[in-house]
Amino acid sequence: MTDRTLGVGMVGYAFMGRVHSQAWRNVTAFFDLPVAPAMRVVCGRSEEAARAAADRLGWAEHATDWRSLIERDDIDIIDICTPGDSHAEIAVAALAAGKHVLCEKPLANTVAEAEAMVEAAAKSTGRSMVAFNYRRVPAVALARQIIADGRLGEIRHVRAQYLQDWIVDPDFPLVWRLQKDLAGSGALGDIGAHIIDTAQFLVGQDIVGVTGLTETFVRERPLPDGSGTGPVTVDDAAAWVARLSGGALGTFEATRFATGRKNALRIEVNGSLGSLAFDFEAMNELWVNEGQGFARVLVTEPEHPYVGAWWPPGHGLGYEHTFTHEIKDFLEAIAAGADPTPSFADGLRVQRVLEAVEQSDGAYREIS
Ligand code: SOE
Repeated sequence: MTDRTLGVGMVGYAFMGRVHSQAWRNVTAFFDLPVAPAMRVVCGRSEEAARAAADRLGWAEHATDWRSLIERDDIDIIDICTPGDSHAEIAVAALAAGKHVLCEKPLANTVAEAEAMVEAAAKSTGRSMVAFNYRRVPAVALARQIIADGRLGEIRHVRAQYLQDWIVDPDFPLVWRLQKDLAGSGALGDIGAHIIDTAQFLVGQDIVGVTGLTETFVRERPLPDGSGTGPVTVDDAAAWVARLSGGALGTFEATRFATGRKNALRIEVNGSLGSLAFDFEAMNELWVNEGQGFARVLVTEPEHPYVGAWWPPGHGLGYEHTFTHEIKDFLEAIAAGADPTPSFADGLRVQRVLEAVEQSDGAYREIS
């Protein structure tokens, strides 16, 4: 255990707020860390909902103005779990006050906002990290090691999909993720950001050029308050091809209309000596082919990344564990005076790819 405590203030208490809270609550129960988080305040616009979130999720206090968290001397870390339209304002203010910042993905809604966040991070004494949690799936971290060790040889293809289906029903309401001014983009920035970061992380190469398409299948949806309908102003799906800095070719697809697929982040990497394949819907497994056919690796051995902190072989981990791993790495980096990864600069890179895909629609060539 440690005698060093870092006070945490979290902004937002919906899906990401709930899973981050789970990670803040249990990280020191499973990992020996040089610092321990103190869950001081959860902040949200609704006083009643923020109070309920504090009680249910384990926060000592609740607040309705995120600026009050930044003014407190007993808060060292600001954890941003809000829709993308507020990431930049909160992060820039927190970093200017010397706070450490963990910001949910995508880093921002625009490249300009992401650039301002990177500039603020460079000037701040606070450390910063963007929460691309899929890097912290043990099977993904193991896959990266296999590739970095050269066991797949020269990487030729990265094939990444992120398939969901939660808005296939046209009567699903016009929530904030379907509104450009709040979310920045649709499937592209929400789940496409994940496969961009995860693919680059896996192969150690950056995407250096893209051409792609986006589509919105359902353009009008019922308003959440039942008062009528409103326009969907973001993409429902995106598909693009890419060149990577080490010469690999990338194919990417992010959609919320893959009927029957719930949270299928799938990546296959093909190299000159072999391949590997991962599907988050079977997140404890990694399929590896080193020339003798694909073999299933059950990634639950104590020597596998992060796994030793949890259960015996074969018991498996879940979605929430990746956030505990993320926060463990974040706290360890802060304690070591090091920059956590992925950095805001990594997040800006993803933002540039997102923007390039959106702008590349014009490069589409009709086939007569
Ligand atoms: C989209 O619905 C979503 O919640 C993403 O925003 C998360 O980043 C992803 O982990 C699960 O799906």
